[in-house]
Amino acid sequence: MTPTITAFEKSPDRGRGLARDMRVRWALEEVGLPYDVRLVSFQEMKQPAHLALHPFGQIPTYQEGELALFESGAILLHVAERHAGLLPEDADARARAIAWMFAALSTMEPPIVEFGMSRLFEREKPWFEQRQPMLEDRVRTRLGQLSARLGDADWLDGAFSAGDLLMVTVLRRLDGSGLVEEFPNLAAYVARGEARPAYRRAFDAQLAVFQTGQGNSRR
Ligand code: GTB
Repeated sequence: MTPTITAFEKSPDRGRGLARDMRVRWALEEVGLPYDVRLVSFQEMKQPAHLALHPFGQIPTYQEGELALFESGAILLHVAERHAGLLPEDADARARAIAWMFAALSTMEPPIVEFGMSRLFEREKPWFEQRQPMLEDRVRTRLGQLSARLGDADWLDGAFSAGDLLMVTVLRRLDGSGLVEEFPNLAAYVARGEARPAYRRAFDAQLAVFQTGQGNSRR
């Protein structure tokens, strides 16, 4: 059964692969699972039909037969558990890879999103200049800790896993801030992720939506 995911009809990032459908596309490419994409407008996402799939009216969603999922992390875990290539076979290594998935989403992503949202939407606020260094430092602290753990390894725990996939997509949210570049091993880590053929295919597919306005099938 070919899964269908949802993505923005018009992504605000203009095809830079920063929206969360990118991580799902990348995961599906890594495991070699063809997928269909249904594009949704901001209005459609708030309508009952989409809210039945996603209670918060967002993308991405994932439908496969009778199964409907939301939350990019849950979608990734589902894909990774059912297809080889994103989680190790060894039970302990698998548990650690899943821990990195959670670390990406619940430890790294929140301060990164908060920092990014502030730069996007709070520039005109009188307290913006005062608040930014604090938000930046919170991100820098986490990047420093992640950098120390990664050291000179290629991936966070042995072979590339869904934990790395999520971590790279989360770090990409800092694109243009210069923060990741303060930690050369993290910059190289992100570049390694972006160089994977599956990443390239996923990136090109989401860029094509922005360039042509057409949904796509990866069959
Ligand atoms: N926790 C959920 C998940 O991981 O799936 C979060 C889903 C989410 O935030 N979806 C966003 C959305 O649908 C798109 S990814 N927003 C519309 C809404 O809430 O009404 C967030 C995002 C959007 C745009 C950019 N960008 O343009 O750079 C980057 C990230």
